[in-house]
Amino acid sequence: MLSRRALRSSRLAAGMLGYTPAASNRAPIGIGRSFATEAVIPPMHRTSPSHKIVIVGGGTAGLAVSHQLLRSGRFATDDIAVVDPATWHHYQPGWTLVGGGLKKKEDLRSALDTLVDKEIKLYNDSVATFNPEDNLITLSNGHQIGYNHLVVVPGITMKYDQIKGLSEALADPHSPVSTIYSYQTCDKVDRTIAKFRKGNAIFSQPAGIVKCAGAPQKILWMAVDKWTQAGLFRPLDPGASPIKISFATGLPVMFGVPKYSKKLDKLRTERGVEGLFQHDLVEINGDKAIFTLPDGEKVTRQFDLLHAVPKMGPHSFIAESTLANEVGLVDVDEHTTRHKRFSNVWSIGDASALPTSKTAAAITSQAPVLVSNILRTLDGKELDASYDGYTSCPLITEYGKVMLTEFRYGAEVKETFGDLFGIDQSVPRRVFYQLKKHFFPWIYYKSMVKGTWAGPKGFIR
Ligand code: UQ1
Repeated sequence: MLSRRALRSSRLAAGMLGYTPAASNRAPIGIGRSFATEAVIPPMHRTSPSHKIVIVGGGTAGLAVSHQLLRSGRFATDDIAVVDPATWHHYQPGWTLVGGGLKKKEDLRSALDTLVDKEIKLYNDSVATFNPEDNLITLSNGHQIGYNHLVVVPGITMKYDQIKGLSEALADPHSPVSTIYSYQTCDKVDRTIAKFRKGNAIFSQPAGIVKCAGAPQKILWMAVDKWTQAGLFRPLDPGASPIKISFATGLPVMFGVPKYSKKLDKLRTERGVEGLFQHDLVEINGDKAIFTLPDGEKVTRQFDLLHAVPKMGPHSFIAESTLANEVGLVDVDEHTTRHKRFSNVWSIGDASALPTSKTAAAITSQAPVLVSNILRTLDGKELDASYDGYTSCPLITEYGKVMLTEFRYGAEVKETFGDLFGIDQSVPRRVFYQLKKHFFPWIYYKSMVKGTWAGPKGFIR
């Protein structure tokens, strides 16, 4: 990679030659070696474009934030830039529905460039490094981009190699190991559950960072329902059923919020599902799943079907940057979403250190706070928007019913419909299932990615 000084002097040299960025990058005949070296530098290096706002990530947070900013009417064409190497944008909350046989995965994705407004500049590349002291990022192609404000929202990534044997098992079309946590394998989940007739089924959930901490058990509950309907599993007599079902979680409880956890554990025992708590899956070896307990002891269980959830963590370009905290997440204030050390850097969503559950629903509350605080900063005003930790997990408990968990910092329950209509959202309901299956995916592409949806607060301008 070129140093900034080298870049500056190379631009100078290019200027002396009358070189323009659009010109060929092959050396003109007859110029000396140093110029030839100069001449093979890709033309993009010759200018460092700058934008008022650069947003790293075109996922749920990146699209919501970029379009909410654009809709403020305060930005001209290309004042806002989005950086993301992806071709596709996925509605990831829908992958659970694919695993349950309710949706086709192809229907849940859109080409990223079709979702980004034409007034926003899209860089279809990944970030190599951040230089927040110089208000610059460097892309993987060496291209540098300057900014006034930087929004860091690239999400987190699957760390498949942290469970030995997982990648190989997932990639093998004949293995009974699958996961709803990737586009490639979410439909394998449905096929694997549908053809299962007898044996031990294990559903795992890792200790540590995960997105949508409820999803590992949503797929469990759908499978329980399917096998019960098919007569292959009898909740009242699991010992005599052809299929035995275990939920093996790295956590000590079913869910992080006591009110919902209690209900879910009741469902688990009523439905004859074995609970293996504080069992963290670390290895898959043939038909053996190996778990680590908190004291380091290893437990091995035989399986005939395994729904495995990979370990997850920050992208290395975030974890290794000066923006990260000690666990690799972007070190922002939990209420303002502003970086703790760089006042023009902001973050929300999975990549951020906001101490809440990582969901798309959380973005509905986080994005308006971040946007309002950036706009206030541009006006030289004090920040006045504060994020309360709102997040939600529409937890499918069976086909046709969802427990709509909603909570904020401190695992404090904050129920939209409980507050509006006095109902208890820990009771699984059909209307919440309709929200999960139909309304949320629809409003997501119709409104949320366009910057006009604020979740429980409804539509925004
Ligand atoms: C939501 O707005 C949303 O986005 C479209 C979801 O899907 C990812 C959700 O799961 C939830 C819970 C919300 C929150 C909205 C309401 C009305 C509770």
